[in-house]
Amino acid sequence: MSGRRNFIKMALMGGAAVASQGLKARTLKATGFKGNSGSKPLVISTWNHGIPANAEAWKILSTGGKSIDAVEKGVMIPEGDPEVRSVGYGGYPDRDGHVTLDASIMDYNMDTGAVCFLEGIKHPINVARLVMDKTPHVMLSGEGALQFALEQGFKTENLLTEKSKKDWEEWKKKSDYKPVINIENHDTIGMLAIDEKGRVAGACTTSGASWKMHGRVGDSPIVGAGLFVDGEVGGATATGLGEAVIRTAGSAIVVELMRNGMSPFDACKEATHRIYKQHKGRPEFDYLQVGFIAINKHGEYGSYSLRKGFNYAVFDEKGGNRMEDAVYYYEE
Ligand code: SD4
Repeated sequence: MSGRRNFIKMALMGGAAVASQGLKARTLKATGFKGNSGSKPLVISTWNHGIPANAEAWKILSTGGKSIDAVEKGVMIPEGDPEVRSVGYGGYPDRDGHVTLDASIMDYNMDTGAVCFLEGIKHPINVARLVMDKTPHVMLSGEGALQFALEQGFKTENLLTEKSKKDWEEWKKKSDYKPVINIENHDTIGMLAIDEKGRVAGACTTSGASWKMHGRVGDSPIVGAGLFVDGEVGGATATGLGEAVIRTAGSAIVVELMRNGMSPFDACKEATHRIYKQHKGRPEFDYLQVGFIAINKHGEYGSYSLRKGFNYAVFDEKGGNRMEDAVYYYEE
């Protein structure tokens, strides 16, 4: 077990900078599993809802199917689950009470599709897939995305469940936009898979930050931010505060670091450290959480997060479908 735990000192954190945000400087503890090596097929995905999502993806991967189909089918599970409050049906609305959805999908060969600010469609990932397969574009937004979905035969439905509506009405009493870490800005599902043939693909889908401004788009549908795949290297996906991931081109950076020789774990760690350096002292640092997961083309995976509490699901033949805690950087 000790090999799974990694304690690091944080040399970067100046006491003054931290004190100015009301946080105590301290030695940082980083615990969690650092990932493993080399199994195909393999699927990993963010948070606890990654378990049923992985199980669905595994049906395709374990029968010789393509990773792009596995990730699309996999993430549909949390999209359709009303208990998952930050993805698809049942997701928290924006501050005006609209559930607006972002999703992206990317294959090993640079094929990619995304939708953002989409309302009324339960499975935005299916629309993203069709943007990829059937249009000359990469991303459709808002009304245009909806129009395309309707043309493709999708039906609109009310995605705001009674539960989420109640929570929104409660939130409106104070209308304070300060997402609760690991609760109000998590639950995006990001999934990465490598199939038997070694093709890497990824998908990412979310209702975004709870109580966001109407029209806000996060990192999840933005290729290079919330998701990036390059079949020559591997793939990465992010969860957490999308603004921070967009600013830092998070997933593209993780893939680029792997291209330059880093393991998935080290690449996720380096990208997270950069986000820390670039955000300490900013007002949103107090509620900043970011987590990355990554796999490379050899079937090695890894993960890292800024703060405690991020976990992810891994499914391979040897270990089955299980949760692992991410190693994290910063502790108050
Ligand atoms: C966003 N990154 O829209 C998403 C939210 C998220 O886990 O990941 N939640 O900012």
